[in-house]
Amino acid sequence: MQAETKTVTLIGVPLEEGSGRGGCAMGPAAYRIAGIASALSELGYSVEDRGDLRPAPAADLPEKAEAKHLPIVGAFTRAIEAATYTAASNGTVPILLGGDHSLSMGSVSGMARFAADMKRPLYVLWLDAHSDFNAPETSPSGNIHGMPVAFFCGKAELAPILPADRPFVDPKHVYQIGIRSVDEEERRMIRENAVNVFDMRAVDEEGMGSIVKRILNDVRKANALLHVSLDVDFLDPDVAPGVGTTVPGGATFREAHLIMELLHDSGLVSSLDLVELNPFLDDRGRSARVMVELAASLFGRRILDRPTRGG
Ligand code: HAR
Ligand code: MN
Ligand code: MN
Ligand code: MN
Repeated sequence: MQAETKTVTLIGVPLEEGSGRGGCAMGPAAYRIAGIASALSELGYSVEDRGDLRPAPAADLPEKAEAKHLPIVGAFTRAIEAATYTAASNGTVPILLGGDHSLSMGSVSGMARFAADMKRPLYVLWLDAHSDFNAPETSPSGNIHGMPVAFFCGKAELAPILPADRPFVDPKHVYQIGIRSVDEEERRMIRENAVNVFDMRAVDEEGMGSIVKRILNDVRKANALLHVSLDVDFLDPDVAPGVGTTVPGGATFREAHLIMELLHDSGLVSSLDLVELNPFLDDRGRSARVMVELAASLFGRRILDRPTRGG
Protein backbone atom coordinates (compact mmCIF):
# COMPACT_ATOMS: atom_id res chain seq x y z
CA MET A 1 0.00 0.00 0.00
CA GLN A 2 2.48 2.59 1.16
CA ALA A 3 4.85 2.10 -1.76
CA GLU A 4 2.21 2.54 -4.48
CA THR A 5 0.03 5.29 -3.05
CA LYS A 6 0.38 8.11 -0.63
CA THR A 7 -3.23 9.27 -0.69
CA VAL A 8 -5.98 8.16 1.68
CA THR A 9 -9.68 8.94 1.26
CA LEU A 10 -11.74 9.44 4.41
CA ILE A 11 -15.39 8.44 3.96
CA GLY A 12 -17.69 9.32 6.87
CA VAL A 13 -20.55 6.88 7.48
CA PRO A 14 -23.03 8.20 10.09
CA LEU A 15 -24.93 4.91 10.22
CA GLU A 16 -26.34 3.41 13.43
CA GLU A 17 -29.54 1.72 12.25
CA GLY A 18 -27.72 -1.61 11.85
CA SER A 19 -26.87 -1.69 15.55
CA GLY A 20 -30.19 -1.50 17.35
CA ARG A 21 -29.23 1.55 19.41
CA GLY A 22 -28.28 5.18 18.98
CA GLY A 23 -24.78 6.68 19.06
CA CYS A 24 -22.65 5.21 16.25
CA ALA A 25 -23.87 7.93 13.88
CA MET A 26 -21.66 10.33 15.89
CA GLY A 27 -18.59 8.21 15.12
CA PRO A 28 -17.30 10.13 12.07
CA ALA A 29 -17.43 13.42 14.02
CA ALA A 30 -15.53 11.86 16.92
CA TYR A 31 -12.76 10.54 14.65
CA ARG A 32 -12.34 13.97 13.10
CA ILE A 33 -12.17 15.62 16.54
CA ALA A 34 -9.65 12.98 17.66
CA GLY A 35 -7.44 14.07 14.75
CA ILE A 36 -7.57 11.25 12.22
CA ALA A 37 -6.68 13.55 9.30
CA SER A 38 -3.68 15.22 10.97
CA ALA A 39 -2.39 11.88 12.31
CA LEU A 40 -2.25 10.56 8.74
CA SER A 41 -0.90 13.72 7.14
CA GLU A 42 1.90 13.81 9.74
CA LEU A 43 2.89 10.37 8.43
CA GLY A 44 3.30 11.82 4.95
CA TYR A 45 -0.06 10.99 3.40
CA SER A 46 -2.19 13.30 1.37
CA VAL A 47 -5.63 13.09 3.02
CA GLU A 48 -8.84 13.65 1.07
CA ASP A 49 -11.87 13.92 3.35
CA ARG A 50 -15.02 13.20 1.32
CA GLY A 51 -17.30 14.24 4.22
CA ASP A 52 -20.22 12.11 5.35
CA LEU A 53 -22.48 9.97 3.16
CA ARG A 54 -26.17 10.81 3.71
CA PRO A 55 -28.29 8.66 1.37
CA ALA A 56 -32.10 8.77 1.49
CA PRO A 57 -33.73 5.47 2.57
CA ALA A 58 -34.22 3.05 -0.34
CA ALA A 59 -37.93 2.81 -1.17
CA ASP A 60 -37.45 -0.51 -3.00
CA LEU A 61 -36.13 -2.38 0.08
CA PRO A 62 -38.61 -3.94 2.55
CA GLU A 63 -38.84 -3.17 6.28
CA LYS A 64 -38.82 -6.49 8.18
CA ALA A 65 -38.23 -7.78 11.72
CA GLU A 66 -35.47 -10.27 10.73
CA ALA A 67 -33.36 -7.46 9.19
CA LYS A 68 -34.22 -4.18 10.89
CA HIS A 69 -34.02 -0.84 9.04
CA LEU A 70 -33.13 -2.52 5.74
CA PRO A 71 -34.22 0.55 3.66
CA ILE A 72 -31.65 2.70 5.50
CA VAL A 73 -28.87 0.11 5.80
CA GLY A 74 -29.35 -0.92 2.16
CA ALA A 75 -29.23 2.69 0.95
CA PHE A 76 -25.96 3.16 2.87
CA THR A 77 -24.60 -0.12 1.43
CA ARG A 78 -25.14 1.20 -2.10
CA ALA A 79 -23.57 4.60 -1.37
CA ILE A 80 -20.60 3.08 0.52
CA GLU A 81 -19.98 0.46 -2.18
CA ALA A 82 -19.78 3.17 -4.83
CA ALA A 83 -17.64 5.58 -2.74
CA THR A 84 -15.19 2.83 -1.73
CA TYR A 85 -14.88 1.49 -5.29
CA THR A 86 -14.26 5.01 -6.64
CA ALA A 87 -11.67 5.85 -3.98
CA ALA A 88 -9.75 2.61 -4.64
CA SER A 89 -10.02 3.01 -8.44
CA ASN A 90 -8.50 6.49 -8.09
CA GLY A 91 -5.42 4.89 -6.54
CA THR A 92 -6.15 5.92 -2.94
CA VAL A 93 -6.67 3.90 0.23
CA PRO A 94 -10.31 4.21 1.38
CA ILE A 95 -10.80 4.59 5.14
CA LEU A 96 -14.39 4.22 6.30
CA LEU A 97 -15.18 6.19 9.45
CA GLY A 98 -18.16 4.38 11.03
CA GLY A 99 -20.82 3.99 11.82
CA ASP A 100 -21.90 0.50 12.84
CA HIS A 101 -20.47 -2.67 11.31
CA SER A 102 -23.22 -3.05 8.71
CA LEU A 103 -21.18 -0.47 6.74
CA SER A 104 -18.77 -3.28 5.78
CA MET A 105 -21.45 -4.74 3.49
CA GLY A 106 -20.71 -1.75 1.28
CA SER A 107 -16.99 -1.25 1.80
CA VAL A 108 -16.02 -4.89 1.30
CA SER A 109 -18.35 -5.23 -1.70
CA GLY A 110 -16.77 -2.14 -3.25
CA MET A 111 -13.29 -3.52 -2.68
CA ALA A 112 -14.35 -6.91 -4.09
CA ARG A 113 -15.44 -5.12 -7.30
CA PHE A 114 -12.14 -3.24 -7.44
CA ALA A 115 -10.11 -6.43 -6.81
CA ALA A 116 -12.01 -8.17 -9.64
CA ASP A 117 -11.02 -5.27 -11.96
CA MET A 118 -7.41 -5.85 -10.89
CA LYS A 119 -7.83 -9.60 -11.49
CA ARG A 120 -6.68 -10.21 -7.92
CA PRO A 121 -8.54 -11.92 -5.05
CA LEU A 122 -9.76 -9.91 -2.06
CA TYR A 123 -8.85 -11.16 1.41
CA VAL A 124 -10.50 -9.73 4.52
CA LEU A 125 -9.02 -9.41 8.02
CA TRP A 126 -11.91 -9.09 10.49
CA LEU A 127 -10.85 -7.85 13.95
CA ASP A 128 -13.88 -8.23 16.21
CA ALA A 129 -15.36 -9.88 19.32
CA HIS A 130 -18.11 -11.16 17.00
CA SER A 131 -18.09 -13.23 13.80
CA ASP A 132 -20.90 -11.14 12.25
CA PHE A 133 -21.91 -14.16 10.14
CA ASN A 134 -25.63 -14.24 10.87
CA ALA A 135 -28.29 -14.39 8.16
CA PRO A 136 -31.75 -12.88 8.74
CA GLU A 137 -33.03 -16.42 9.53
CA THR A 138 -30.31 -17.12 12.13
CA SER A 139 -29.98 -13.71 13.80
CA PRO A 140 -31.27 -13.59 17.39
CA SER A 141 -31.65 -9.79 17.21
CA GLY A 142 -32.49 -8.84 13.61
CA ASN A 143 -29.67 -6.28 13.83
CA ILE A 144 -27.89 -6.12 10.49
CA HIS A 145 -24.49 -5.28 12.06
CA GLY A 146 -24.37 -8.99 13.02
CA MET A 147 -24.67 -10.01 9.32
CA PRO A 148 -22.08 -8.19 7.15
CA VAL A 149 -19.63 -11.08 6.70
CA ALA A 150 -22.39 -13.45 5.61
CA PHE A 151 -23.68 -10.71 3.29
CA PHE A 152 -20.45 -10.02 1.42
CA CYS A 153 -19.77 -13.76 1.16
CA GLY A 154 -23.16 -14.21 -0.52
CA LYS A 155 -24.60 -16.23 2.40
CA ALA A 156 -27.23 -13.79 3.73
CA GLU A 157 -30.29 -13.07 1.57
CA LEU A 158 -31.16 -9.43 2.30
CA ALA A 159 -33.25 -8.57 -0.80
CA PRO A 160 -31.46 -7.27 -3.90
CA ILE A 161 -29.29 -4.46 -2.53
CA LEU A 162 -26.48 -4.54 -5.09
CA PRO A 163 -26.60 -5.55 -8.79
CA ALA A 164 -26.58 -9.33 -9.26
CA ASP A 165 -23.24 -9.33 -11.14
CA ARG A 166 -21.25 -7.96 -8.17
CA PRO A 167 -18.55 -10.34 -6.86
CA PHE A 168 -18.76 -11.98 -3.45
CA VAL A 169 -15.81 -12.71 -1.18
CA ASP A 170 -14.80 -16.37 -0.79
CA PRO A 171 -15.40 -17.16 2.93
CA LYS A 172 -12.10 -19.10 2.89
CA HIS A 173 -10.41 -15.74 2.26
CA VAL A 174 -11.88 -14.23 5.44
CA TYR A 175 -9.64 -14.29 8.53
CA GLN A 176 -11.12 -13.34 11.89
CA ILE A 177 -9.15 -12.56 15.05
CA GLY A 178 -10.37 -11.76 18.57
CA ILE A 179 -13.65 -13.68 18.37
CA ARG A 180 -15.34 -14.45 21.71
CA SER A 181 -19.08 -14.11 21.08
CA VAL A 182 -20.73 -16.39 18.51
CA ASP A 183 -24.42 -17.31 18.29
CA GLU A 184 -25.44 -20.99 18.06
CA GLU A 185 -26.55 -20.96 14.40
CA GLU A 186 -23.71 -18.64 13.49
CA ARG A 187 -21.25 -21.24 14.80
CA ARG A 188 -22.61 -23.71 12.25
CA MET A 189 -22.45 -21.08 9.48
CA ILE A 190 -18.78 -20.25 10.04
CA ARG A 191 -17.86 -23.93 10.23
CA GLU A 192 -19.79 -24.89 7.07
CA ASN A 193 -18.30 -21.98 5.14
CA ALA A 194 -14.73 -22.60 6.40
CA VAL A 195 -14.12 -19.07 7.65
CA ASN A 196 -10.64 -18.84 9.22
CA VAL A 197 -11.41 -17.99 12.84
CA PHE A 198 -8.71 -17.26 15.42
CA ASP A 199 -10.70 -16.90 18.63
CA MET A 200 -9.31 -15.38 21.83
CA ARG A 201 -8.20 -18.83 22.97
CA ALA A 202 -6.06 -19.12 19.83
CA VAL A 203 -4.57 -15.69 20.58
CA ASP A 204 -3.77 -16.82 24.14
CA GLU A 205 -2.24 -20.11 23.00
CA GLU A 206 -0.33 -19.05 19.88
CA GLY A 207 0.34 -15.37 20.40
CA MET A 208 -0.87 -12.50 18.24
CA GLY A 209 2.38 -12.04 16.30
CA SER A 210 2.57 -15.60 15.02
CA ILE A 211 -1.10 -15.65 13.98
CA VAL A 212 -0.84 -12.39 12.04
CA LYS A 213 2.40 -13.40 10.31
CA ARG A 214 0.77 -16.64 9.11
CA ILE A 215 -2.21 -14.74 7.74
CA LEU A 216 -0.02 -12.20 5.96
CA ASN A 217 1.94 -15.05 4.38
CA ASP A 218 -1.29 -16.47 2.93
CA VAL A 219 -2.27 -13.03 1.59
CA ARG A 220 1.14 -12.53 0.01
CA LYS A 221 1.17 -15.98 -1.61
CA ALA A 222 -2.28 -15.31 -3.11
CA ASN A 223 -1.18 -11.90 -4.48
CA ALA A 224 -4.38 -10.61 -2.90
CA LEU A 225 -5.64 -7.21 -1.84
CA LEU A 226 -6.31 -7.03 1.90
CA HIS A 227 -9.24 -5.19 3.46
CA VAL A 228 -8.99 -4.65 7.25
CA SER A 229 -12.16 -4.20 9.29
CA LEU A 230 -11.55 -3.05 12.88
CA ASP A 231 -14.49 -3.21 15.31
CA VAL A 232 -13.97 -1.25 18.56
CA ASP A 233 -15.14 -4.30 20.53
CA PHE A 234 -12.14 -6.29 19.26
CA LEU A 235 -10.33 -4.42 22.03
CA ASP A 236 -10.83 -5.25 25.68
CA PRO A 237 -13.49 -2.99 27.25
CA ASP A 238 -10.83 -1.63 29.64
CA VAL A 239 -8.93 -0.31 26.61
CA ALA A 240 -11.95 0.93 24.63
CA PRO A 241 -15.27 1.29 26.47
CA GLY A 242 -17.00 3.36 23.77
CA VAL A 243 -18.97 0.60 22.07
CA GLY A 244 -22.47 -0.84 22.51
CA THR A 245 -21.49 -4.52 22.56
CA THR A 246 -18.53 -4.84 24.95
CA VAL A 247 -17.36 -8.41 25.62
CA PRO A 248 -14.75 -9.08 28.33
CA GLY A 249 -11.45 -10.74 27.46
CA GLY A 250 -10.53 -8.78 24.36
CA ALA A 251 -7.26 -7.75 22.76
CA THR A 252 -4.84 -5.63 24.74
CA PHE A 253 -3.52 -2.26 23.64
CA ARG A 254 -0.21 -3.80 22.57
CA GLU A 255 -1.74 -6.84 20.84
CA ALA A 256 -3.79 -4.46 18.70
CA HIS A 257 -0.84 -2.22 17.92
CA LEU A 258 1.31 -5.23 17.01
CA ILE A 259 -1.25 -6.25 14.37
CA MET A 260 -1.21 -2.74 12.93
CA GLU A 261 2.60 -2.58 12.88
CA LEU A 262 2.84 -5.96 11.12
CA LEU A 263 0.16 -4.89 8.64
CA HIS A 264 2.09 -1.74 7.85
CA ASP A 265 5.36 -3.59 7.36
CA SER A 266 3.62 -6.05 5.01
CA GLY A 267 2.58 -3.31 2.59
CA LEU A 268 -0.50 -5.40 1.74
CA VAL A 269 -3.41 -3.34 3.11
CA SER A 270 -5.65 -1.75 0.51
CA SER A 271 -8.54 -0.42 2.64
CA LEU A 272 -9.73 0.01 6.22
CA ASP A 273 -12.98 0.20 8.20
CA LEU A 274 -13.11 1.77 11.67
CA VAL A 275 -16.47 0.68 13.08
CA GLU A 276 -18.84 0.51 16.05
CA LEU A 277 -17.42 3.51 17.92
CA ASN A 278 -20.26 4.91 20.07
CA PRO A 279 -19.14 8.33 21.34
CA PHE A 280 -22.22 8.50 23.61
CA LEU A 281 -20.81 5.55 25.61
CA ASP A 282 -17.18 6.64 25.51
CA ASP A 283 -15.03 7.88 28.38
CA ARG A 284 -13.91 11.42 27.48
CA GLY A 285 -12.95 10.44 23.92
CA ARG A 286 -10.60 7.66 24.99
CA SER A 287 -11.86 5.01 22.55
CA ALA A 288 -11.88 7.44 19.63
CA ARG A 289 -8.26 8.33 20.37
CA VAL A 290 -7.20 4.67 20.66
CA MET A 291 -8.78 3.93 17.27
CA VAL A 292 -6.97 6.89 15.68
CA GLU A 293 -3.67 5.72 17.21
CA LEU A 294 -4.24 2.23 15.82
CA ALA A 295 -4.93 3.68 12.37
CA ALA A 296 -1.69 5.68 12.69
CA SER A 297 0.24 2.47 13.47
CA LEU A 298 -1.31 0.80 10.43
CA PHE A 299 -0.14 3.71 8.27
CA GLY A 300 3.42 3.69 9.54
CA ARG A 301 3.76 5.26 12.97
CA ARG A 302 6.39 3.19 14.76
CA ILE A 303 8.28 3.03 18.04
CA LEU A 304 11.70 2.49 16.44
CA ASP A 305 12.86 1.60 12.94
CA ARG A 306 13.33 -2.12 12.38
CA PRO A 307 16.36 -3.49 10.47
CA THR A 308 14.23 -5.86 8.34
CA ARG A 309 10.65 -5.79 7.15
CA GLY A 310 8.41 -8.13 9.12
CA GLY A 311 5.84 -10.59 7.80
N1 HAR B 1 -24.33 -11.87 17.25
C1 HAR B 1 -25.23 -10.85 17.74
C2 HAR B 1 -26.31 -10.55 16.74
O1 HAR B 1 -26.20 -10.95 15.60
C3 HAR B 1 -24.47 -9.60 18.12
C4 HAR B 1 -23.77 -8.95 16.97
C5 HAR B 1 -23.05 -7.78 17.46
N2 HAR B 1 -22.26 -7.29 16.41
C6 HAR B 1 -21.46 -6.25 16.58
N3 HAR B 1 -20.54 -6.20 15.64
N4 HAR B 1 -21.45 -5.54 17.52
O2 HAR B 1 -19.55 -7.15 15.77
O3 HAR B 1 -27.25 -9.88 17.04
MN1 MN C 1 -18.57 -6.31 14.25
MN1 MN D 1 -18.32 -6.71 17.44
MN1 MN E 1 -8.41 -19.47 -2.71
